[in-house]
Amino acid sequence: MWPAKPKPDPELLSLFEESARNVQRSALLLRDLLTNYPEQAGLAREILLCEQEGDRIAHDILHRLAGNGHRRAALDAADVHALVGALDDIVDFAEEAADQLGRLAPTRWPNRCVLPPRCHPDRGGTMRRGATITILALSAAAVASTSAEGTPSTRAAATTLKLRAAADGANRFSKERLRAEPGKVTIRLRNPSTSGKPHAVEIEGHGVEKESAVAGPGHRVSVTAKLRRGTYEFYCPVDGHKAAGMEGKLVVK
Ligand SMILES: [Cu+2]
Repeated sequence: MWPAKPKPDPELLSLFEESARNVQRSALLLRDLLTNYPEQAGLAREILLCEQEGDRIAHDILHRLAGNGHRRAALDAADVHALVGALDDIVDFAEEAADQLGRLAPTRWPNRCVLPPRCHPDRGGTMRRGATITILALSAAAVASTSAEGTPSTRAAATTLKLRAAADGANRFSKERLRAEPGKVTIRLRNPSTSGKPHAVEIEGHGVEKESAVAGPGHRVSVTAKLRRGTYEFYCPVDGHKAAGMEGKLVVK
């Protein structure tokens, strides 16, 4: 007789629901921002809060997943990581679009944003349906991974960590400490448009030395390295930035 299939962790599923609501909220805010630009330019701030909330939820999901390592998982860890990354990307890109909009305005942006008629909310709510379809597609992906057999993943763990350079132009990262599992580790750095200077990110330690390309204001770059257990250093390799405090520790365990 086959052993009973383990049930998905209800806490984990409710965190995914929270994440989906956050994705939907950021998509609707972006729609409103674009429809009512520049009158409602302040919505960009709310989208930024969604992005931070998304980070918090992603962290909680991965923490929950790691904490349940001793139990036979109903969800494949690699699938959970992929889904968390995909949900996170949607909110990230919404935030980046809002940030870029602020960067282009007011000199290069028309007084009023003109959306194609089929996208305009007054014409049948295509955008709302689009956001709903996105959520449905993501939920379907979650259900698909739920129904997968609970066999341990043979795929190596891959962790994506997010960093942001200071928006006020200071030589500072948003985090001074990062944690990851051994395996492929990617650090994604976003340089806000308001930083006014280039930044990059480098990982160093235990024979590893890898750096990203340089990101100008309003751009993002990433660096990936295969890391084993240990403590590494991450810093901005742009001249003088590390010395000014743009550095931190990356603990792999
Ligand atoms: Cu820098």
